[in-house]
Amino acid sequence: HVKKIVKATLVSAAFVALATPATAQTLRGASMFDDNHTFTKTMVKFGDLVEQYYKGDVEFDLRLNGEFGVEKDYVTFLNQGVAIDYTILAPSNMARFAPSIPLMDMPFLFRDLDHWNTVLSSNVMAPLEQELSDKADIVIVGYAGGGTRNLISSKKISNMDELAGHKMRVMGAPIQAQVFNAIGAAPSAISYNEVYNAIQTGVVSGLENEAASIQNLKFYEVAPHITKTAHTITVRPIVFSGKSFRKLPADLQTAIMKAGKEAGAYGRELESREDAIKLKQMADAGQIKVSEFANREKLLVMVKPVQDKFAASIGATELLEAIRNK
Ligand code: MAV
Repeated sequence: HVKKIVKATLVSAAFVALATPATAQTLRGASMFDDNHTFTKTMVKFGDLVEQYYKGDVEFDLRLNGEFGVEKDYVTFLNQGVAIDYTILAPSNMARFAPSIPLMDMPFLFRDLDHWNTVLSSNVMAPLEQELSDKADIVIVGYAGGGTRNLISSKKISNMDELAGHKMRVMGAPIQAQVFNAIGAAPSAISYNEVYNAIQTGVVSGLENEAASIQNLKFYEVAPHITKTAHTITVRPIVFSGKSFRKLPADLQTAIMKAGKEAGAYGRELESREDAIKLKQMADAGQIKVSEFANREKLLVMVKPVQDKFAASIGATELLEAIRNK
């Protein structure tokens, strides 16, 4: 008798599944931040634009506040085609899958915002996009970013002497550690969600980051000193899992590519414009103390051979020259 009931339940469940009209395609994204951060705003914009450009049904399920972990988790998910379909990633957090990609966010790559803008609106990064697609199965659909990264530390750093031996967290790409080594600091790769605690417990004395993220994650609570090394202007691709992307209808793929470009441009404008405003908000609120760095030009000289060596090691000497000459 019990068996019969189970069978009947299964049959009716199958019947319900068949009778239910096809539900909308759901695409899941992840952000490490709350809804005030530019990355989150950029991904919301991306979803809105896709909905606008695509005639069919599509829904976006964007998970915030690191619910799905941090970028080093996201990159694995995208590569495997599990858990999420899209996000925004620092190129240096994709190094494990595509060793050349961290060239995009190598410190001291861009002279200034104009240079950064010119490079990102050209297609000079195309070979790196190709490598990411081939090796990691991750598709770049647009470029966000535009924050300027500075040092943020528990004690004041304003010159080469104070920088010497400074223990700091860097992203997990070898080129990041090499650059900060070259300027005399003592870098170590620590997962982003462990950095706050690592500073609090004295494992490191700081990190390097941009205003939007410092403000959103309150790193200033443990590291209130900002040193304006302005070493990186961020390049933050909006990325899609190749495995998810290939399953989508062609017209949805087209809508995603168009929306990705536009959402990226929106994010770049927003983050680059808000960068100085956010630094000032934190300074005015007494959360940070800002110092200039006495020898910034010297840093450039120390870093150039490291950049050249990295580019040579990945066969990208010409590409690096092309970026520098833009
Ligand atoms: C900032 O939050 C962002 O640039 C993000 O993309 C990076 O992953 C993060 O810093 C980091 O330093 O890991």
